[in-house]
Amino acid sequence: MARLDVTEVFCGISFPGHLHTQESLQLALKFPFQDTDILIVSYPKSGTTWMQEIVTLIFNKGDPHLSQTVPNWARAPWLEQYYSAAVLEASSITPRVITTHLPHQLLGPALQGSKAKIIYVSRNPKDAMVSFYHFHKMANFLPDAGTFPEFLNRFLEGTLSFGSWFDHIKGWTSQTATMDNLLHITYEEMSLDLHGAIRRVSSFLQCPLVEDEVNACVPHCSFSSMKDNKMVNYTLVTEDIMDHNKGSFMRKGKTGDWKNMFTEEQDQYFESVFKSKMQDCTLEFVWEVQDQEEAHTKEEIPQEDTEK
Ligand code: PPS
Repeated sequence: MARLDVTEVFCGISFPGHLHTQESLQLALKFPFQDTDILIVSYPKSGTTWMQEIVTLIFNKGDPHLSQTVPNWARAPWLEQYYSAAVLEASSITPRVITTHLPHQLLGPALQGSKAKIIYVSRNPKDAMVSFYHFHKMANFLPDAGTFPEFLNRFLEGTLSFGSWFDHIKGWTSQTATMDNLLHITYEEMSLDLHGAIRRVSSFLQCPLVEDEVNACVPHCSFSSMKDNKMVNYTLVTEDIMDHNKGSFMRKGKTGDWKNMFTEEQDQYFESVFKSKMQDCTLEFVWEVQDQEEAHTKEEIPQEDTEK
């Protein structure tokens, strides 16, 4: 399966044809979820791989053996990618951990009535967009990134691969009020307090950890450790698919990197589009993370129970 130049348009959204087919996308929408499944959901570049690692470590009580011997796509396959059914069948890992970038508008019906636990990871869209832009340069299965201003426009229009960030976040987070099996956590929260984020996720997954086990998880899901872990840094992927001479998957791992790319004018434009597209969204975004060199972004850190 190479299809590096193929784009599949499915329900009006572009998907890279390298790993997605019309059939694999159709199958995802009809996926028979089990109540024991764990589904990691994100818009690309929002902390997906990080959450895959956190979940793996939680279920292994901080023991890194699995995360250092099995690639993330085999531990937590992407539902919509063509190989996922075979991987899930062959896997003996329980519970099943599944990943998806699909918007709620598409996957919602398959989850109706399911008790599968859903972890929605979001990130400051400016940082996700900058990360995606750099990723387009190394990932040969994605279309040409174009110039940064062109890419920014396509992000704001929602015409990049995987569709609109705005539709994605609104679609999934609007479910939090009615679905107690959905946890919304942010990249910024994980950056600010990784220990606390692990606790929150483990509690949601009903896989409580003692303090020593949380402490054991932390170093293995730090950026520096994951950057060197072949099972998550995508260096196992051949150069024709991801060209590591052109960049790293584990690029910077910071909040607020958008400030190195955006002009003031671009920021103002982004803010105006954000305001208009998010006017029907009641989420309080707190994206400034104080304890990093540059103040960044953080999102709603819920005050309420840590179970949800
Ligand atoms: S993908 O392609 O959608 O699966 O990408 P995704 O994993 O969602 O996002 C990749 C970005 O997440 C950063 N990352 C981390 N940051 C901090 N700490 C840890 N442990 C970590 N793991 C992954 C990764 O570096 C990408 O962000 P950028 O800004 O490009 O560095």
